[in-house]
Amino acid sequence: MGAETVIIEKNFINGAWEDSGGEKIAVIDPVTEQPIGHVCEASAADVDRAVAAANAAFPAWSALTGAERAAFIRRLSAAIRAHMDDLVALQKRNCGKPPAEAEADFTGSIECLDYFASQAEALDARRQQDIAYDIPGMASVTRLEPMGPAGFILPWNFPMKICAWKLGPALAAGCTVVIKPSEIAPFTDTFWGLAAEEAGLPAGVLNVVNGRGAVTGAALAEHPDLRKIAFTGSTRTGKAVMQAATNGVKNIGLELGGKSPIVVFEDADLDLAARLAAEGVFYNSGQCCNATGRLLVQDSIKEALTEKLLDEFAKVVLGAPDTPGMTMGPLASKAQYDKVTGYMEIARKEGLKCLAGGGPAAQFNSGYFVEPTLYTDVPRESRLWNEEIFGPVLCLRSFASEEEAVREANDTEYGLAATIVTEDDARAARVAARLEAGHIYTNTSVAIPPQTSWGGFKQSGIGRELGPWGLAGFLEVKTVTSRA
Ligand code: TXE
Repeated sequence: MGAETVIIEKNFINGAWEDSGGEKIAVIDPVTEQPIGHVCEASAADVDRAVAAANAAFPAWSALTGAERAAFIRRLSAAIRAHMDDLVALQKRNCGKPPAEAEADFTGSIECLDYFASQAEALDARRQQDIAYDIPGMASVTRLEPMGPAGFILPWNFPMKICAWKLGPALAAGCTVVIKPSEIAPFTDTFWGLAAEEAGLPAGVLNVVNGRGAVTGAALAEHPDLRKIAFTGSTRTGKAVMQAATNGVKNIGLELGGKSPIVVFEDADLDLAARLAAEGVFYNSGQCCNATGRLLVQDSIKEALTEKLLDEFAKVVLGAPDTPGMTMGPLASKAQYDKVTGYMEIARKEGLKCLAGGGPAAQFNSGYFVEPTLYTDVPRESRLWNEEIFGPVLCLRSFASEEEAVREANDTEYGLAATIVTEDDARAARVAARLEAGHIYTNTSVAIPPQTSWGGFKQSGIGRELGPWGLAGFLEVKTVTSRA
């Protein structure tokens, strides 16, 4: 998988690679803007066969013990390990990620699968439990049962890891799955089919269909024979998926956009604050749902922090993934480049004060590179303050008091994550309790370990991935009440 063209014209359905007669979708290298290969689009009929395979495989797969399923999940993570070098090379080419970030997509997937293998084993002991209550003559037990076949609609920013967040708990719970990778970064998620073969997964437990959202994604979202749709992507598409899922009644998990604040108080360690703020918008070129795109800084330290921030901005080395010393790659697609440079244009029209960057990176002949960008004193009503940009663009506002900081941080339609930087533990705890977001970080990077929870308040989504909550997202609860 070095520099050769990658052509995938098959879907993985019922344990076999089936020819797809669908339209070819070119996959583009964001550095050269040239195709690196293509996938073929699965039709509604292909999706139908994949869903039928997932349904047929469900009774036997769900009847295995958790420990038996855990062994398969561990073999999936072994398959990733065995192909790591090729997968990382492919991810660098397809997404323009720096080497360490490309690798993290796979090490994160392995870590997640291994965690959910352990959860599958633990489920054997938890599967049936007495309910303690005090009604004379009656007794109840709960049973945890797998929800049924599930469909995954995936994004391109962390293609493997975000699939692993869904696949680990689904397989652990006893669900079978149909995966639809993003058409922008489909190759490594199609690898799940190869991994399933190497792991010896029973036919139909894991299926992969490629294609665009409006065709293949929509067919999956509206399929009446799925019990759950798990989606990660934009809030706009999440709403469309939710609407389509009402063709039949399905469970739904939505991990959507964000506009996460990083709040820096005057007692903060400013070097740490500058590093966290920069890292929070530069990781994966800012294409992270938890990107800390809104920096709120206390008035008294605004100038000092801005200076340190500009030092961090100056350290960024834009380049192709294999350029020595590069720290940030291009945006992943033309659409994303147009979106981010469109916001830079809006910033000009709004008259925002730009302290760094503010446009495409002019030093490249090709590629979706944009400059790391800092706007300061951004008005509350600016579109850049309110909307998800999904690029290396940081907007700064200052505040006078803790009360104002909390109010500003919460003044958004999103609620995915938030970061607090302060040396005062009591303040950190107080503010964390008041912020409306699914994951609050204090004095640390916005990492997402599989043992924690992931998901948002408000327009950032429905449900939680990861941890015991992620597993619960693929389980039904059945209570059996009997005469004692
Ligand atoms: O996302 P879409 P796009 C945000 C980010 C980004 C914006 C647009 O702000 O700039 O979304 O990115 C499938 N029925 N995030 O256009 O459309 C599609 O094929 C069913 C946040 O890439 O949400 C892909 O597999 N499926 C984010 C998936 O939805 C449909 C990650 C995501 O695409 C569909 C990515 C339809 N009608 C983008 N339309 C995060 N939360 O991390 C599209 N799809």
